[in-house]
Amino acid sequence: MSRLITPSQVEAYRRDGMVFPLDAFPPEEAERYRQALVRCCAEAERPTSEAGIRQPSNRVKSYLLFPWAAELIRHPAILDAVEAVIGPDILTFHSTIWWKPAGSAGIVPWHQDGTYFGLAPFEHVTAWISLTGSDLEMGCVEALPGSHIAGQRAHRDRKDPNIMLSRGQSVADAVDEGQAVPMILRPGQFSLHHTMLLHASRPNRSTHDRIGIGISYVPTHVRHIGETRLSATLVRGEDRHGHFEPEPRPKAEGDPAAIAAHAEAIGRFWTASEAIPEMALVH
Ligand SMILES: O=C(O)CCC(=O)C(=O)O
Repeated sequence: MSRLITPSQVEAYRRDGMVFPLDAFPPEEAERYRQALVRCCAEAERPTSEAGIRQPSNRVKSYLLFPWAAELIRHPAILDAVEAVIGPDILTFHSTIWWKPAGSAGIVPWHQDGTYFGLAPFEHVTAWISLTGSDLEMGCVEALPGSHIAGQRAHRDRKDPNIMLSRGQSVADAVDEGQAVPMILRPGQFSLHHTMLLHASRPNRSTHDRIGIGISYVPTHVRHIGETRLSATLVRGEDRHGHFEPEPRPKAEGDPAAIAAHAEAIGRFWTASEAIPEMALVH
């Protein structure tokens, strides 16, 4: 299995804002990660407390809680591809487990990741790693090639229980879905997409769960424009900028220090994302 991203794939990323499929690891290793994820993160999420306060979810920034996830964000094949598009000094800014159960009506509307992250400049790349395989029937991620070039579009928040995004963010203008490309992946493969790329996903009509992890990587010179100081994890190279608070690596599952660090990091993340206006208003 080749672990190298080729110059023409890097060129495709610059032109299309996306590149896939890339090989991270063999299906057996994907299955090992899948089992660990199911063991650790199967409990239904409780996104808000009775007082309306969001609870720490172990499906977000899981790499602060679980050694297997800490290993996954540092996987050399993934980092080699990320380095080829954003350079050698790399922070993991965020991660999200995208678990769409068999037959689930869950959808992700058309959106750009960078809309409420408050990161500048727009150099963040997401690696979406498939642990179960992901195809059209399973509601794979679909994207509009080249849509990153026009920059930030206006978004609005949509309230719909089937929407898997925290604020239901969706692009305000109509999207030409006829141009959409499904990012079909086998277990152990991944895609890269640019933070301004328009992408979405439909319900899972298959009889299998679709599980992937989206890992957000930024070069160390990217900063957060809001008032809250956010945290991130240096996964390769050197951080000469110090724009983010360094995050600790979990020593073991259930490590109390890791649980506290995770709660602290995502508390800051939610505070910041609620305070950030849509980036279209900032740039
Ligand atoms: O997994 C999905 O269906 C959506 C993923 C996504 O929006 C992302 O990784 O940015």
